Amino acid sequence: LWAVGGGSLLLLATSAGRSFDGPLRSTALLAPHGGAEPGGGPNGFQINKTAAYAGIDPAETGEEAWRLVVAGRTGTVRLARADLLRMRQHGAALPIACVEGWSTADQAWRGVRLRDLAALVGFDGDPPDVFVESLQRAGSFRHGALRANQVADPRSLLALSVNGGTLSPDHGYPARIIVPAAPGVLNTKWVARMTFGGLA
Ligand SMILES: Nc1nc2c(c(=O)[nH]1)N[C@H]1C(S)=C(S)[C@@H](COP(=O)(O)O)O[C@H]1N2
Ligand SMILES: [Mo]
Repeated sequence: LWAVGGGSLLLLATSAGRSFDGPLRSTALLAPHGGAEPGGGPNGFQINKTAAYAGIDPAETGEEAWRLVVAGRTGTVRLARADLLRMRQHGAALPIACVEGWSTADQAWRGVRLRDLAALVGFDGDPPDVFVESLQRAGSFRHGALRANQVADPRSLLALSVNGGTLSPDHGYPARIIVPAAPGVLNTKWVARMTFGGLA
């Protein structure tokens, strides 16, 4: 009973921050961060959960520490961020549309096509579905599954930069998913592992 009471008090306290624009606004943990105005936040648009909130340690996202693990039909490859930047880069203008009730205008994303990553692990023609896992250890948004048609879409990227700058920590540095016509929750941030064909 005590735990339940504490939970609703916390909910009250966190949602109360939504209606204020002053310093109190930072207590609205569940509301979009980065400011009330549409252009607020790093890279020019709002944040849902910050890197700190998600428990992302900057030590595990550095050039030396971070590797993207890509698994598929022909095995597993490990790629540094520099390796990803050496692959062919593509752009896509796509919004973040969160089911919590906000969305951004189109943002200019740049990175590697999901279908090109599938090709690295043995799926050259028709890419399969993919299971994406984040560095984040807890919380239901730490992983997501994308269907084959979402992987095949040329606008579906593992983004490395946005709006002309390197992805900020709060928007998912070193790399995050961005796909068209999908709820924001599928745009996994701080990606650590991608398993192609694992859901078949
Ligand atoms: N690892 C991880 N990825 C995540 C989330 C999260 O909490 N953890 N939140 C998701 C949700 S609900 C949304 S709406 C978008 C928000 O992206 P943004 O913070 O860059 O605006 O990221 C998605 N990716
Ligand atoms: Mo969201």
